[in-house]
Amino acid sequence: MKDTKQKWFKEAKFGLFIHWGLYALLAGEYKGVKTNQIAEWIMNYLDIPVEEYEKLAGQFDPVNFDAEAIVKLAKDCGMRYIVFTSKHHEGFAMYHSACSPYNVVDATPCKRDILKELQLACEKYDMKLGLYYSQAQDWHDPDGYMAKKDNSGKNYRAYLDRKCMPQLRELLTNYGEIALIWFDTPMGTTPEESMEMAKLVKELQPNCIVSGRIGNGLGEYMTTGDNFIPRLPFEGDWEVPATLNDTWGFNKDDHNWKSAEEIIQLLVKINSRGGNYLLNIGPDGTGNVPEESVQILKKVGAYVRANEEAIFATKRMPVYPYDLTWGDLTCKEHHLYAHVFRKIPRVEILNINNQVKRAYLVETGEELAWKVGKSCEGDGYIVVELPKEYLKKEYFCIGIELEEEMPNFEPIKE
Ligand code: H79
Repeated sequence: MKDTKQKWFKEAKFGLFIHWGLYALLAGEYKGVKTNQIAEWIMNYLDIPVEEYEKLAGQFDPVNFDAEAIVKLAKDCGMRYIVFTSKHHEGFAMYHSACSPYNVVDATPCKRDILKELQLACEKYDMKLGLYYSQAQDWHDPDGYMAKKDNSGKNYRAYLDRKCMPQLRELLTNYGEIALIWFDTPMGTTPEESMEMAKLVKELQPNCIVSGRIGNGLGEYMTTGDNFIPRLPFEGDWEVPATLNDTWGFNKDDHNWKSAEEIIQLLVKINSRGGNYLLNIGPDGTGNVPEESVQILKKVGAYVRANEEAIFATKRMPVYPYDLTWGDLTCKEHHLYAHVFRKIPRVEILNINNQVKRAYLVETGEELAWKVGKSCEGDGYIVVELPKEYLKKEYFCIGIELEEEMPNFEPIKE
């Protein structure tokens, strides 16, 4: 079972992923050819030569990038942490790196240390900042791995010594407190090499969490596959990285946005099973966050903020065969929360044998009528009656206070 030993991560439940790099300038299209794949993979997918791709740096001048506005957006959405791509597979550092001139200060006309801007904004708004770092794939360094291509003849060790390790050291030394390092696609990284990276992180910042994709079974929490939600409650610390449309990096032609309702339902489903939801935005080449993303997040945020007690610091549900048609359940020690997404006159929950103290509407605190009983099969159940006007509401959350603790709970420890 994975354990980050970090209370903030266990309680966070909702975070913002930011994918931003040179690929944002291409926005899913290179020389008239569009990619129908995730847009940050365009260099790989369309076989853009390094000498061509690196010219993008000369055009990087994101006049619309506003770190504070993004951090505020996350905060208003009830998100508790941000993970920013300090270097994606393309190999371009979005911070001022002394070990590679291929970075956002030295190689661009804007000369802005984007990570520093984000760090300061996060500090101002008391937001945890984590960093995505593509440790194995580096399509710019001749010795970095490149998925789907021939990697024979590469000296991975030379790349690790020249770029990966020194850059990790910079990131963990020059940008304040880093909440976590989000590794990705370990490829040919050996167990010893993964260990070496994890050790470096912990040496420099003992509280910095090492994410699941460092490889070789290491890492302090489980990262699911991209956009993948485990079928059942899952023990330990884990997180689902997910997109709002079908790309991480900005793609001007991807309009397949999920609705706010879908996102809220996914958040609650993930929380119900014990995980954190790391939801992505991909700013465009000017630094602007797509308006659709902003609108969705604001609507999601309204629900999350109004129902904070039913989301933050909740725990995975005990593994009962829940198959709810109307929504999902989250819980804490003495509380069960029913997130209702269908228009129903009453909420019935089976398999709850705890003594109920009261039921209420989380948003307003309004008390609701309830009764408990036993089914023919002998399972306890509770029925909460909903006021008629709630048949008109798109979604809302009911709190049920219990005499006894929900089963199988460990207190969250520091
Ligand atoms: O950062 C995001 C992705 O870029 C990264 N992980 C998330 C968080 C990621 N790395 N690898 N993958 C995802 C797997 C990607 C495989 C594919 Fe493809 C890339 C499938 C489609 C595009 C390579 C290019 C295989 C087919 C085309």
